Formats: sequence, structure tokens, C-alpha cells
Amino acid sequence: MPTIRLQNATRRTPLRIATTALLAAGALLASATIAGCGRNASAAESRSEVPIRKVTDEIRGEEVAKLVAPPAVPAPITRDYATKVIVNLEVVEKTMRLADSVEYTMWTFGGQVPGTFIRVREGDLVELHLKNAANSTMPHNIDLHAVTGPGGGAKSSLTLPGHESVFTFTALNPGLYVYHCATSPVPMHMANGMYGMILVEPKGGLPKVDREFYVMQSEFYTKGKYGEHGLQAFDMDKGIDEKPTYVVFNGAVGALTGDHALQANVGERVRIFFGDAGPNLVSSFHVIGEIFDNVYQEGGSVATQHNVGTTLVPAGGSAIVEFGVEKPGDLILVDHAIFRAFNKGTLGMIHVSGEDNPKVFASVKTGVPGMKGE
Ligand SMILES: [Cu+2]
Repeated sequence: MPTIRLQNATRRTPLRIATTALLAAGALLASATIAGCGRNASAAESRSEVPIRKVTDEIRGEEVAKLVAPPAVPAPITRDYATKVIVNLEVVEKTMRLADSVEYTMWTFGGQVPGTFIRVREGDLVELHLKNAANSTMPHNIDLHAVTGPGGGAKSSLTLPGHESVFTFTALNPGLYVYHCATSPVPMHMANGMYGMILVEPKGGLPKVDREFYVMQSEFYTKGKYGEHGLQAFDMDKGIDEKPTYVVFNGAVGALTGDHALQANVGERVRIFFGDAGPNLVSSFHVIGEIFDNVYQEGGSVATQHNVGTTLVPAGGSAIVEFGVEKPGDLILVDHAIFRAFNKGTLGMIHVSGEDNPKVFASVKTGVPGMKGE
């Protein structure tokens, strides 16, 4: 009986197998095809040699990166050549809303939490300017996980209040990466809001979608209990014990609900660039009422999985999820470590407008007299 390997199945290489083994082989092939569905590209990559990347692209011209506030992201890159991208980031310390009647002094990249989304193309030369506002109380820096180089740029970018640092790097690896402050005490800087994401688009770009959103999960550790009013101070002991008071999307309870809900229409394709800043917890990211058609696990450049309900995102890591929207209504974003969603703030919403599609879902009757299903 010949050995049947996954790559045979996914490549559909003709197999010479005995007639008596056909039934078993058929079953194996079927399961291997299902397991390997959509993994051909990743399987091919996993078999390739580890590259020593060289900077070979000619840099043509330069541009200043357009920076927009979350949950928006800059538009997809359409150029087919490498350029110099100048990124201007300013660290600003400011008191912001953490929840209703709860404030917190955030340390931010660009004046919001999460920090400004950076979008470049594989092969680009990035010139990063990090300013630290004159009224800051602390030095700050930046470690971008997209950087090949010492500390992700941390030491080169250590910046005192009122000063500016500049360093350059070539975006060698495509993917979605977290960036964060790496100034001591690092956990405190991160717990105070100093994180964001950088997308290095592969040279061929990402598949076209209709909507792209930027969502980042993180924890806050406050002296007061969840919901306690007033300006809250950072609690280092809670941080060390990994017992957050708040776990939120985009820097505050309610940042993506109500008037701030994300919007989409039936028939559109949605992509979420999802990051987990931690500082401590991994995220079990789920969208109630939807299924991820594609998941780029851990923010890699290949869609490695399809038809996923919940994807695991490490602290300091990311995932790209894509799905078509087939039914109107509200989709709910959660960390499915579910106490966090109901008791600590990890709730977001995508409001989907459009014509009803009862073939996809229809409520026939509910078991509560007088109550209508959706
Ligand atoms: Cu900092």
C-alpha cells in the first residue's frame, strides 16, 4: 500500500494504488482535500527554503504616509513599485474616555488608541519620524514587529519630550504586525495605550474587498473597579497578576457600538485587521452571526484557513479575517473568553443594512409569547 501524503492529495498528483486499497484511499483523499483546502499556498511556502532577504527593489520617489484614525485604515496600495514612505508619528499623552464617566490618562501614538494604522508595501523603504510632544511626562519609543533590525527600532527611536527620532527600515516581510512602545517599564507603557498596527502589503496586494476595518483589543488595569467613575490611575499589581479591570476594543468601552458601530451592506465583503496588544491576554476573536471565510492566521501573508468561527490571536499578534455579509442585522464582535465581553467591555458591532435574505436565516417562531425573532 503506497504512502499517501497531503501534498500528493492537494496537488492531485496521480497515485498508483492497488484496487483493493481504492476505497480507503478515496476516504483518505477526501479528508486530505478538505483538510488541505486553501492551504496549497501555505503548504508550498512551508516547503520552501528559509530565505535570506536582500534589498533589491529600486526605490522610486517618496510619499508621506496618510494616517487615519481607527477604525478606518488607509486605502489599499495600488502602485507596483517600491518607494520611500515617510511616516510621521507623534506620541501624545492625554486624558481620554475609557468608559461612561470613566477617564484615563492614555499614552498614545497619534492621539488615539489604538495608534495610527500604518500601511506600506513589501519592499518599501520606511523613514519613521517619532516625535514626543513637548508636554509629555515620559520618554517614549517604538518597536515595530515589521522591522528586521535591533529592537524593532526601539533603541534608535528613544525620544525625550519635545524631541524627535528618525530611523529607516526596509519592509522585508509582508504581513500584519503590531507596534508598541518599548520604553521601561514596557508593560506600563503598553497598558497605557501605546500600541498600533502596521500592514506590509504583499507585492501583489490583498484581494479586493468592499470594507476594511481596524480593530485592536487591549487591557486596562485601573485602581478603581470596572465602571468606577472619575479619572482612574494605573494599577501595576493588577497588571502583574494579569487581572485586567477592562478588556476593550479600540481603547474604550463602546468604541465600536451604538453610534460608533461599524457599517456594512448586504452583499459586501468585509476585511478586519485585528490586533491584540495584550499586554497579557490572548484573544479568542469571534463575530457573533458570521463565519470567517478567510483567516490569515497570526497576521501572516497567506490565507491559511477557511470557514472559521473563532480565531486565536496572541498577545502582541494579529489576524486578518475576511467574510461576505449575507444577512442584514447587527453582527457582534467579541473576545469569546466571554466574561470579558459581558463584564469587561470587549464588545463591538457591525451594523449590516440591506434587503432581508430569509433563505439564509429566518425566524419561524420564538418560545416567548409575544416576542419576535430577528
Ligand atoms: Cu511609551
